[in-house]
Amino acid sequence: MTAISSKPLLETLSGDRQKIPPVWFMRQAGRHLPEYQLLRKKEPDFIRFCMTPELATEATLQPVTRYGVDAAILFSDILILPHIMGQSVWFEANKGPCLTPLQSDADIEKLATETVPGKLSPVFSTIKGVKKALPEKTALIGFAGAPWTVATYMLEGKSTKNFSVSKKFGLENPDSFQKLINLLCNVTETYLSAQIEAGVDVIQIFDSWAGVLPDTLLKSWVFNPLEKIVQGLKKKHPTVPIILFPRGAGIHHAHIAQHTQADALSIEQTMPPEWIKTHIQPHKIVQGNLDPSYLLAGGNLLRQETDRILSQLADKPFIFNLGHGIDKDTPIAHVEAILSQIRGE
Ligand code: 1CP
Repeated sequence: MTAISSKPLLETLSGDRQKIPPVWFMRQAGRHLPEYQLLRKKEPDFIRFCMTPELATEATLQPVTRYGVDAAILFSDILILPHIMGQSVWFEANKGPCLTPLQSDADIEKLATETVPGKLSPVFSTIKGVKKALPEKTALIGFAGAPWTVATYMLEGKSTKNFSVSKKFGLENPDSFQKLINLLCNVTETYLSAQIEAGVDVIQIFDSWAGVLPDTLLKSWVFNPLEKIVQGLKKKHPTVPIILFPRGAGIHHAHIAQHTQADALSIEQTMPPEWIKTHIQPHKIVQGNLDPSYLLAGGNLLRQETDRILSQLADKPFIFNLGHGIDKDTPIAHVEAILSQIRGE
């Protein structure tokens, strides 16, 4: 097949298998990089850091400069949207995100929906700055959180382990919950569309907490909202590839693969590569799915596990990535080792 782009990630997403699969890592920018820790000292307020184009541009470029990965992912956060919609969002060191939780229909009614894209102009400046500086072969990924995942933070007010507040709210107040999900679908679609207009090459939508839902809720709380956004984006920007990451969807990835208009599925580490090969690769491009712990541990086990994934999945168009974000304590040398292995150096 003829290459339609000089970017291996885009070639793969168009269905053109690359001899060396493109590789990038979720959470590649940020915590595990010493140069990020240094840069972060310039602006201790995380939201302000994300909304300062010079800093966000540099953080986006750091893993590309250090590792030569095939994609940069915009440095921002999924919680920028609730912030822009008027909810109080702040980040406390060693505690993670904090939000004033939405508790009622009235709280949802108060959210601003007309602020996108105006208030997000620093994000679009970052995208333009990154595009100017990226090597020709490197793709730029724009992103947002999926409605369900973003709603969990908006309703819980923090990271949680059992999601009981958000699940209870959704079950007890189906109309208000649906109003919130619909609102997030609209705002997210507008935001992602504006990211594409500013220059990103690919979109990834993170549904990091899809896996905490029973299958009875997965369709209405995860799949339908994701698909609404995908279809809206495809109508406006049919050539821009979309990667979905409904993390923890497990066997339900097969249903999503058969019914979504997105181009690729990013799959968590709990799914065996043999299963992915049979159930997903006939329908969609796959991205994944090394357990980040192997990258943390390094050595022979990392090498063997990487080989196992490549041998099952890389004979089809495939994007090498982790099953979730890179651990903050991951040694740089382990990342360098896996990249050499994938590149056959
Ligand atoms: O102190 C710091 O430097 C803040 C740490 C940090 C960073 C570097 C947070 C706080 N967010 C980010 C950047 C970020 N977040 C990026 C760009 C960097 C990159 O990926 O290379 C992206 C794509 C995200 C997306 C994000 N934020 C997700 C979805 C992906 C995933 O990891 O599941 C989620 C769930 C968040 C929420 C969030 N932001 C930050 C924290 C500590 C959390 C909570 C995570 C949790 O609840 O477990």
